[in-house]
Amino acid sequence: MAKRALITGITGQDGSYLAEHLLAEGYQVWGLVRGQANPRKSRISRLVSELHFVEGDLMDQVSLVSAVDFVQPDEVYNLAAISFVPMSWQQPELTTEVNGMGVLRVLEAVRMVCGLDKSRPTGGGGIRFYQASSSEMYGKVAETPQNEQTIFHPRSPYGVAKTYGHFITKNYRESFGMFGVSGILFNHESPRRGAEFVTRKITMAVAEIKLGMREKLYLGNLDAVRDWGFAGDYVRAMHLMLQQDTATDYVVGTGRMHSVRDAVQIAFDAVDLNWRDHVVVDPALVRPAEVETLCADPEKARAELGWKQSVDFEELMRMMVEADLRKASNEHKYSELMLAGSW
Ligand code: NAP
Ligand code: G4F
Repeated sequence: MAKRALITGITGQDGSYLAEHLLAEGYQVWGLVRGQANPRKSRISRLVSELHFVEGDLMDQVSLVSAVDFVQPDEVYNLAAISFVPMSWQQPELTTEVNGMGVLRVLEAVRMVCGLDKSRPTGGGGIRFYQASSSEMYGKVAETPQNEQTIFHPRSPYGVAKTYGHFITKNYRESFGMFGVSGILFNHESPRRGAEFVTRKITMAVAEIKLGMREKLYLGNLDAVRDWGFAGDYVRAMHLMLQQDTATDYVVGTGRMHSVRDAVQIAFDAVDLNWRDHVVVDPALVRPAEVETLCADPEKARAELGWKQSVDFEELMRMMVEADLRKASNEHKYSELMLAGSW
């Protein structure tokens, strides 16, 4: 019988790649979706006929118990979150509810459905659980590069809530013998990345500037440094973590550092434009507390999971620019045809 996976956050960037990966691995894939006639399935529209959906929300415990009970999954991937860091200063309570308490609610749903408790530890026999932890937890970094032992110093309500989600997952592993793992993933991007994140914001702007649709790109801190990889590579690591004999946490990243300025340079170079003619620094986009640098030490994931990335940063930025050029030029042609009255 095919293994069943339940993915929260299936409509997000990672959810869409993970769904594709698990389908290719022969899984029956279920996505938890929220809201009425969820309008945000565009990333997975190609897959809809192959996927199954169940309704639920990380804010609603009963809906999660019902979803897990209905699906009876072998593996649960908890990817749902408010994932845009600046939003966490605007809505800290909601962010804490979804990214912190939401993890507890999913763990409780798994525990209740499995009947996991101290008198009946099921260890690997229960539902395996993946938590989407984040390198944002390292925040004001204690050392470089960061590994599984590096202490956390989160710098945003997002990072603080993710740190709670990380430790409650570890606690359920230690308290109830649950197979719960956290992947501490560093930034990963793709043509499906939300438009608010810096790489996609840059590649969309580069495409539109190249096509003459706009002149300027407004950015915040150009000196911030991240370890950026390709999302399609990172979902393979999530899956591998749940196939191990023992539950433990892993750092996933490339081990390479680039600044926002580097990202800008690569993207503008890809279309033969000089970024200095177009990029404007807007102080309003600088964060109240910045994570200045992040860099992964992914040695444990490489050694124990056999994981490695297939796309480097330069290729990733060019892939995203090309995808946004195609998209913007189709939209541009469409609007020109509309204006010419020939559509
Ligand atoms: P994303 O594109 O923003 O997707 C977030 C998903 O969460 C969406 O499917 C969204 O559903 C869902 N969601 C939000 N609030 C929810 C709620 N109350 N109940 C149920 N679902 C809810 O994020 P991503 O980039 O794919 O990231 C996936 C996960 O990895 C997140 O937990 C993120 O914090 C974490 N992470 C990401 C990165 C990265 O670089 N991408 C790095 C480290 C960790 P709707 O479509 O209904 O809004
Ligand atoms: O692309 P970002 O918004 O990603 P950030 O804040 O690093 O968070 C992402 O990665 C985390 C893993 O470390 C995830 F947990 C999280 O869910 C999300 O996926 O910003 C990257 C950097 C920041 O230092 C920011 O200050 O880019 C800098 N930046 C400079 N100008 C900008 C801008 N970021 C955005 N979004 N927009 C700007 O105009």
